[in-house]
Amino acid sequence: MSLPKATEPTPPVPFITAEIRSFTLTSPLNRLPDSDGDVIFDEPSVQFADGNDPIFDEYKSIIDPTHLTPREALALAQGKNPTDLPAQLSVISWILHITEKTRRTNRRETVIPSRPWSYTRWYGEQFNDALRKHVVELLHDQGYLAAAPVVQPYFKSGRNGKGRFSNWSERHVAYAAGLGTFSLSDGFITERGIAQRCGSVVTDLALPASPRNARDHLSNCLFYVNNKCRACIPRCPAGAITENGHDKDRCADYMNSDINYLKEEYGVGVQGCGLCQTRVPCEFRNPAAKL
Ligand code: B12
Ligand code: SF4
Ligand code: SF4
Repeated sequence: MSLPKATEPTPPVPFITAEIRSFTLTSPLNRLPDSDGDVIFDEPSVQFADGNDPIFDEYKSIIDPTHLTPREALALAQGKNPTDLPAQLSVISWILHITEKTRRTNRRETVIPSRPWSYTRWYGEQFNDALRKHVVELLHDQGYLAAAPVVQPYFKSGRNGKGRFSNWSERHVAYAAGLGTFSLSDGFITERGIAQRCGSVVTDLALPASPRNARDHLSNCLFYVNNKCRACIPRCPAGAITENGHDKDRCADYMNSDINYLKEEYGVGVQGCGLCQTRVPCEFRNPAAKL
């Protein structure tokens, strides 16, 4: 499939979006083990952010000064100076929606994640990495610069005074691309819900920035919109969610110690948890959409 160059009149949006969708639906890596070939993720949502959007500079104070702008992320990957890159940069952001079949299995759980949910965490992220590499290769083949920051050697996660963070937050990128907002549980609620994984690629291919319609960074969560929902609080077996938000350390401790034995039982490298993302009003839709 050939992409038009950025200077040509037809915007290449449908090509890149179609390619991400088709790779997701056809890749053998997007298949749940121990199933009849069930997909791990449904058709993805794909949107774009302007690589020069000032929100990426704001993330240096919202997240951490080490959080990379798209320009810094692409320059580091190319071994170039940020000022030597082309003026126009874009960020492609996608949401991989977890299937209803898997969500149903996690809804039934109260202490541990279901096996399909853990497979989604482990094998699904392997697929997400394959998708990142596929998009980068596709763009390289067309002569564009491209990098997926989270698979670069410079990607790091760490801690600061506000808690855990990374130097490329996929959800903050998705927010910049207008794909959803954060929430009381900390998860990112899209129009198709919170039960998802996300990814992104920075490129010099010119893409039209998607509109960011959210009123603020929490406006898809009912707790912040009308104070009517707290459903994720009792869903968390670690007591990590309260009206004050999400305690990342409690959450990580629960996953890394209390239920860590599941790695062996399920045969995965990371088992996750995600009970707060199922059997809640934001599981598969934006509950604030009609308010
Ligand atoms: C470190 C990490 C963790 C840590 C800390 C999570 C955290 N909130 O930071 C721990 C171990 C606790 C964790 C747990 C889980 N994780 Co995790 N994790 C990550 C990782 C590697 C980095 C996250 C990061 O950079 N955070 C940055 C900090 C700053 O984010 P934050 O504190 O939430 O941001 C707040 C502020 O920025 C604030 N804010 C204040 N002012 C403003 C202003 C504006 C304009 C904006 C936009 C924001 C903002 O709003 C935010 C919400 O409160 C990402 C992968 C990636 N590279 O992005 C996956 C990721 C976040 N994890 C993911 C998942 C699925 C999970 C789990 C469900 C585990 C599982 N798979 O079963 C749980 C869910 C926990 C929860 N309740 O959300 C998904 C998110 C999916 C989603 N729906 O949100 C990600 C994106 C992985 C992926 N590739 O999809 N994770
Ligand atoms: S369950 Fe309710 S309060 Fe919790 S994140 Fe979802 S909408 Fe917000
Ligand atoms: S906050 Fe963490 S421990 Fe609690 S339900 Fe969500 S993923 Fe599990």
